[in-house]
This record gives sequence, C-alpha cells and structure tokens, in this order.
Amino acid sequence: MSTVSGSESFVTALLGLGGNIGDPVGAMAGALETLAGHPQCRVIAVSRLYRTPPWGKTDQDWFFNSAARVETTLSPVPLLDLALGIEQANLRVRRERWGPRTLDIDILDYDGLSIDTDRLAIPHPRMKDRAFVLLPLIDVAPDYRIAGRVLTDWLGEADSAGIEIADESRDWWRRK
Ligand code: A4P
Ligand code: MG
Repeated sequence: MSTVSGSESFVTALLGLGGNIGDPVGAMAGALETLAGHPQCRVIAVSRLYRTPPWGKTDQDWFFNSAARVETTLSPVPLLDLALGIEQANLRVRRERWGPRTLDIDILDYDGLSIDTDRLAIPHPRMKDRAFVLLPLIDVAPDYRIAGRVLTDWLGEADSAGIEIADESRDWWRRK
C-alpha cells in the first residue's frame, strides 16, 4: 500500500509547510528549493505566503504557512523520509506536540491514495479542520476534495480568524 513498485512515473503530492521559530520563511524556501533540485521531484505550484495565529497550542509565536503541489517518482515513505531529512537539516526542535518548530512539512495527499500506517497517515487526518492548511492548499489545488467536499466547504467550518497574506507572490520562495 505504501509503495508504487516499479513505477518511474511522476505522481502528484500535496505538501503543507509551516514554522514559527528562527527563520521559518527561509526554512520553507530552502525546503522548496531542495525539493525543486531533487532529481525525483518537481515543484509545480507554490501557494502565497500566509501568516497565521498558532493553532492548538496558542501560547507560542505566530506561524508562517504555505503549501506546494509537487510531482515525484518517490514512493510515499521515501517522500516522508526526504521531508523529515529537510526538517532535520533545518535543526527542527522536537519538544512538544503542536509546539514551536523551525520547519514542519506534512504530506497532505499523495496521488489520491489512502495510507494509514504507524509512520504515515494520508490524506493528512487533521487538515480539513485547519484554515492554516486549507487556505494555502486552495492556492495550489483549488479542485482538491477531502471526503468528497471541496476545500472552500471545509474552510467555511474552520476558524480562519487572524490569518493574513504575508506575500501575494507565488515566487516568495525563490532566492534572489
Ligand atoms: N506522519 C504521519 N502522517 C504524516 C503525514 N501525512 N505527513 C508522522 C508528515 N508526517 C506524517 O510528525 C510526527 C510524525 O508524524 C512523523 O515522523 C511522521 O512519521 P511531527 O511533525 O513531529 O508531529 P507534530 O507536527 O508534532 O504533530 P502533529 O499533530 O503532526 O502536528 P501538526 O499537525 O504538524 O501541527 N498553527 C499554525 N498556525 N500553523 C502551523 O503550521 N502547526 C502545528 C503542528 C500546530 N499549530 C500550528 C501549526
Ligand atoms: Mg507534522
């Protein structure tokens, strides 16, 4: 279930990115550049850049969030390992659930597959409740549906109070 054996064809994956300590915008930009430079990944679309109040654990700094639509020949677990490696390279501090982090990369969807293992849950089980995921995701995958409903439907039920667009450009992540 978690592999696409023998396949060298590119499939679409949707990623959510966020962070709230250090230089989260630089960390997300670096992550996207790493993905864009990876021989088995292509970055097809990147969302606008969002500034978002902390969700879950609210006594921490605001976050920056974004989303990306990529194409990859990596199977889901190798893609997760790549994402975790990029997080580690950004010295992510893992202390508490929903707590501060320099960089968090979630695989929101992988080729429409349903995966539920110890290491990987796809579609990401909590994305439909989170405006900080839904808003950037609408930028890169406006027709995407979760459980048959379009993202704007889910957004209507989520709390998007306070969320701001920090950069309208889709090129905010490209280094000058
Ligand atoms: N894992 C399972 N499924 C996935 C998936 N689809 N994508 C596993 C990525 N990883 C997945 O992750 C722990 C393990 O989850 C990974 O090793 C992988 O095997 P983690 O990122 O260390 O866990 P976490 O992030 O501490 O917990 P959780 O519940 O995943 O937190 P979230 O959902 O990442 O939320 N507020 C705002 N405004 N913006 C944010 O970005 N982020 C969080 C963290 C809280 N509040 C926020 C934000
Ligand atoms: Mg996470």
